[in-house]
Amino acid sequence: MRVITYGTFDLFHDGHRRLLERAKELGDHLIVAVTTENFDDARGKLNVQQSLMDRIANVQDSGLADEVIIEEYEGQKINDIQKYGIDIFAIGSDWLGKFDYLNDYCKVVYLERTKGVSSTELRNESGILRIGVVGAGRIANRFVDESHFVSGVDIEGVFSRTYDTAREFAANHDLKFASQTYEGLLDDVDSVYIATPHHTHYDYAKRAIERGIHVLCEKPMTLSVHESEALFKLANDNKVVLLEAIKTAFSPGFQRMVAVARSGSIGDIRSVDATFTKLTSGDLRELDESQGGGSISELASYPLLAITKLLGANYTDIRTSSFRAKDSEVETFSRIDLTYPHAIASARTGLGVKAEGDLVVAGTKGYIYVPAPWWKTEYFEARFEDQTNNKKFYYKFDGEGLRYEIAEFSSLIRRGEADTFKLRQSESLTIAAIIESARSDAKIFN
Ligand code: C2G
Repeated sequence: MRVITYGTFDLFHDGHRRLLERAKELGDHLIVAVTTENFDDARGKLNVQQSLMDRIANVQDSGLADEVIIEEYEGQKINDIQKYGIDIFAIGSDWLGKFDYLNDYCKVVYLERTKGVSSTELRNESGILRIGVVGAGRIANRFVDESHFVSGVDIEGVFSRTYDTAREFAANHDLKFASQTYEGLLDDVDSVYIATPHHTHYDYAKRAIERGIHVLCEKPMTLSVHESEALFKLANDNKVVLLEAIKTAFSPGFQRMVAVARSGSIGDIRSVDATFTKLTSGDLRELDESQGGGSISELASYPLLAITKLLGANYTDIRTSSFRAKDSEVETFSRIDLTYPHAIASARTGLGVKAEGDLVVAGTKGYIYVPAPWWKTEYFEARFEDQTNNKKFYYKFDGEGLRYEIAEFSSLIRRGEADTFKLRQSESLTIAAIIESARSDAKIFN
């Protein structure tokens, strides 16, 4: 029986070793295919630390592979199976179902992935960042799925207000543990991702930071600038990373759009108009005032990110109009208008209202147009009076985009840095200040 398996095998750990051991047991000849940098880039795998040569050496040194080949392109698996006369394709259960199509060519076996890859000793020396998830809702589920595309991180545990929910979440995602208490989660991880309702972020973040645990916190990090300031101060004093998870900020296309706009190619920026609306998901929390619901708290982080990145913090005036239905506790459609010394900006958000979700940056020489959904920036155009000068820019935005924030968070920790130019602490604070005043000072219509 000839067996084949594929992987990056970066920072070779127990999970990799156990996978190879079990794959080898399935037959008598094991071929291990190691991904090239280009292929990892094409399939959206981020933060691979070691070179291809080193990763091949990892596999060879394990003594488990009878043959090592490289994986260079999409569709290669089918060719390999035929070329090498493969009987069994084996892969970890984090890919469950994804390779069923190979059943037409050989037997497909999903081997249970190893839960938790680091030692249980006090010091974590594996080089893998252990992440605990706080909250077990939709976004937390997507976060775990996306984390498989970031090398050097492992989601090890989960805590949720209801223990049964946490246990189910841990089982669904093959996590090492579900914790009955928040402190229990903090005991066994290096960092947490907070994905609970907004009004609970502050307390969870504070308790983690006080324990020296790095924090990636869903947006909006808090609903008051004072709370956000206090958290950043605490994080800096405790030398831990605190990053607000506004995924757009970390995606390659958005960063490039900001760079092009600020490079002067469209002249001086005079206005930024950004819209983010969505039809409600039926999640009652979004419309619950006591849980910080409303279109501004739910969605304004994105348009305000674009505005803050492009125009900075020195706005001189802010006016907000919000629609609140008679029977609603919260506003569900808003426009936040900002005045800057030489520019104006407008952010529109809507829950249960649908508008074109585009972004337009107007300048004295031309403008930038990012079509909907601009917050998942894959494409934008710089447009000019003379249309022959127009330029189109294409980027990748892989999966749900959460992998970009996970990659940045883990590389900040690795580099020992607190602040990233992709989303500075000061920019998070500006966004928090605008959200706070927009929510409190809005002129309501109904
Ligand atoms: N693995 C595991 N347990 C872990 C981590 C990884 O069993 N805790 C398994 C993965 O499921 C995979 C192998 O180890 O089968 C290699 O993992 P990676 O190096 O992360 O590579 P991956 O991105 O899973 O590549 O074509 C490439 C393949 O599709 C998968």
